[in-house]
Amino acid sequence: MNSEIKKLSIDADRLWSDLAAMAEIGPGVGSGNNRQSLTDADRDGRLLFQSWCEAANCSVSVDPMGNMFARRAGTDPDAMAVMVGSHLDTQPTGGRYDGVLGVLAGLEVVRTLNDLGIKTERPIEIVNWSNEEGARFAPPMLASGVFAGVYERDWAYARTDADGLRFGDELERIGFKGCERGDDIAPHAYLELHIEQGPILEDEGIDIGVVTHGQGLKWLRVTLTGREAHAGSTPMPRRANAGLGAARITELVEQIALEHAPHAVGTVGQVNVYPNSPNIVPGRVDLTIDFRHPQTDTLIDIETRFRAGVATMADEIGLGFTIEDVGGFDPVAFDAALLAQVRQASTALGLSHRDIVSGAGHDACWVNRIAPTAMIFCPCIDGLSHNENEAITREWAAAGADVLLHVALEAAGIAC
Ligand code: HGY
Ligand code: MN
Ligand code: MN
Repeated sequence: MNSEIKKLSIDADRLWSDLAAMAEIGPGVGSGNNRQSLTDADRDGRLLFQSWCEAANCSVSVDPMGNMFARRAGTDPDAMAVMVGSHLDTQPTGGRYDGVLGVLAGLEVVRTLNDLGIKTERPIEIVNWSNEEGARFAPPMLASGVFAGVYERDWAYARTDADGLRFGDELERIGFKGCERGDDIAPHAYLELHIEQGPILEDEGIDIGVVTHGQGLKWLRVTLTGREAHAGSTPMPRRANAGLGAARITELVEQIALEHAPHAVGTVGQVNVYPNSPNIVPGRVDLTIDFRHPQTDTLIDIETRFRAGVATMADEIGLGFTIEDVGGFDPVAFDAALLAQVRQASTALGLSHRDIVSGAGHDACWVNRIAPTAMIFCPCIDGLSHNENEAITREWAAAGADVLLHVALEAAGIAC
């Protein structure tokens, strides 16, 4: 890469103000966002993103899952694109950088190339993946999963939220149910900049995370059925208390994760108690279970241990139970050649970097199945994410976007 190109960098102020402008849409209760998948707020965020891309001379297309692709033409019309992207949907109490940084940094890469009049051989496509979070419609990374051939589209369309609304209907309602992108949709390469969502980079004072792997994830949904009964007149030995079962399961998840320390994590994130009345013994409880680990065999062992533990507990308390496999994926290894370019670009830009495994799941984990894929992390303050106080510095955002710019340029080839 010649010395002129080496000095290329994005416009940090423009990126930072874009992040602030996008955060205005779907504000949370605190300083974060509630721009959940396929809500009106998600629609408004998509429309703002689309207007910015069109102003940057990109042509925007939408596929049948609502994934958005903003294409900057290359000099070779037949070349497969280099994709740079992430997601604009947020958790219900999410931060303003999770996913959003990767999408808007992709836009900043395109704007910078426009400003400098640099043409690339391959097209560059900025991507906003629908429904990465999976908070409203499970599982997470649903639409990138359909794109990568992991899920059938009709199965994805049938996913429902807590109010029974279908993904396919909500996609149509917000006007983002698009059309096929043609046969060969796999990109030449896919790059995703994302906040680390953990404490390692900040603790070690490192600028860039070179994400070598994404850990494996397993989502289960457990339904416990007992018997509703009067809280006052039902003797303890005569109860089939689904609420007690939920407490035991929460303890079991914690215990299993700790048994597989230091890498395993286990979370009961959602507990819905029925009928949820102060003086009725709960007759039913639905719980979501989220297990993660970098090794597939350990993840299988964790799930086996959990299923056995639920059966034993249910027998002891006298509960019925079902365990639904909601989704997940095996640990992924990202593309070695692209990762080498991430390290090289970081070094050339004078940025410290270290290899790191992603604790969170990302759309890149699915796209990695159909194209060479790499992720770039920037630090986040206190490693906090999926929390309205999620925060990064302008410098971290700019450094990550500069690395994204250089790796994308290398992959797309400079035409002139
Ligand atoms: O759950 C995840 O890891 C991602 O943030 N959706
Ligand atoms: Mn994310
Ligand atoms: Mn997230």
